[in-house]
Amino acid sequence: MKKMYITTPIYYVNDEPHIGHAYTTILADVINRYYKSIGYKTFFLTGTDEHGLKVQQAAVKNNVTPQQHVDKHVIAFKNIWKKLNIDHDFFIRTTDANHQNKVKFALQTLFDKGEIYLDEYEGLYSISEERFITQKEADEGDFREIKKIKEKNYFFKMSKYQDKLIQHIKENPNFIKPESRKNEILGFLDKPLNDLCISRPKDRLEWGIEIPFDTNYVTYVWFDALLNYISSIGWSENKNFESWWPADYHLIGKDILTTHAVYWPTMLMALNVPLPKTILAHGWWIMEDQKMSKSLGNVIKPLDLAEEFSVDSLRYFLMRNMVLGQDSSFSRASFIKRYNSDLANDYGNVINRITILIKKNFDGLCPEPGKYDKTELELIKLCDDIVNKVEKNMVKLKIHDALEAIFSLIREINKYLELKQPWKTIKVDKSQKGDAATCLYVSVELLRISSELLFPFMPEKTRITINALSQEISHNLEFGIIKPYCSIEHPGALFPRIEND
Ligand code: ME8
Repeated sequence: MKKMYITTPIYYVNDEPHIGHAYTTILADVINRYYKSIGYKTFFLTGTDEHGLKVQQAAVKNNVTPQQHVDKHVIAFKNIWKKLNIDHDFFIRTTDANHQNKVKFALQTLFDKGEIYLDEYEGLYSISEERFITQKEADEGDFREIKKIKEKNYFFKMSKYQDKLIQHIKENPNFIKPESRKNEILGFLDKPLNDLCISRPKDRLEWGIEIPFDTNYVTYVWFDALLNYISSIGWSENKNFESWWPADYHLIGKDILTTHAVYWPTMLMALNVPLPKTILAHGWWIMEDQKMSKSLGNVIKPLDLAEEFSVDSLRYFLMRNMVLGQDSSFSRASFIKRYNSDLANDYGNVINRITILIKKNFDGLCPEPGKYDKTELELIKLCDDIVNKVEKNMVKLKIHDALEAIFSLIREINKYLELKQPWKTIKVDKSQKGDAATCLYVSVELLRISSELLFPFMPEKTRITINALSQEISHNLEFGIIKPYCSIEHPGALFPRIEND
């Protein structure tokens, strides 16, 4: 059986989850559900990044221990993923004992191999990003809370892997996606790569994983956090690891590309672990021309929208309105526009029309079709073509194109109903196998297939729709599955129009 291992970043536990976090996690969920639906064995990992100075400072401020602080904050992430129907297989916390042991094991292994050394370093340190930065990065203004720091620290010999990494990126066109991000990293690697400072003295930061060979230090948060991708699936101890690793997709936002496309692969090279297949960096959700982020105070809380307009409509909007790789701007108006045009007018309308007509005219039982005419045969063929198109787009992660293709099918059903006007022909001929019966059977089947295709995106509403047709989610995309005379119910208004907002 083919496998799919997909990961999201592990989010800083301190922050309140916002639309940006929800986007990456929903994207991973959609891809994971899609691959499951086509028969893959899948593993979907998400979690929280729980060490570092910001957690330590917040704990002090709130008069609790850092552990108490993270135990409280992790609940917000766990709850939100549950509410948004995120079907992850494991939730990793970097404070888990297993993870901490694996980080120590990695450090000790690298130290024993001579890949880590002690040195004195003076440089600019960004407290907000928790890493040393170059003067150029400081000048560019993307980093906050910058301090000059001079101290003894442990360094990982990252520079020695520079050529090997460049070669790997060039030989594996899918390693960093999209192309623009790959070029960005190759540009970064044009300049000499520094070694990576992987420790923090305890007198400056206590809340971290202790360095196994020097108890005066804790591990740098990024070195700790990146290892989650292998610590979660049994690295260094059991065979399970090989069944999942290498990861198929590390989904990330473009803000954390360097850590994933430079630090992480060089760490893996030094540990003799194969590299992930694809690091996919998506763009940002922007609010009024600025990245949505807690520090800018312009975040949209996903649950507010989900509670107001349904979880599925939020999932749909996020997947439909962002072209993977590009930035996308978020506004309440764009959400409502998309909702009304696609969900209320197209999908919701087709569900209502078909189920109400069958309820009224065929006693709520699926009509039996007669012979298909040219229009119907062409429509069934078109449905097949669209199913293939959706598959091609999903596999290439052209998510918004896949959705566009599914909605072209839904619009075809509406057009077909307009053409055949079963609400008129039914007045003349209500018989089984008659024109209206045939039209409604074809429409019901196309509605079922569209809903199956939409299932990874909107698992709740599509299940309700498919159940209303007396079916279970089957991932069967062939035409002609529903048996005539099964019960067809009207599922109620699943996507009521948003008026006068
Ligand atoms: O960086 N638009 O965690 P984090 C789109 N702990 N996506 C966004 C976004 C926005 N405006 N804002 C955040 C960290 N994201 C580290 C990761 S992984 C080993 C350690 C998403 O809480 C996007 O996926 O700052 C981004 O990369 C991630 O949240 C950053 O989450």
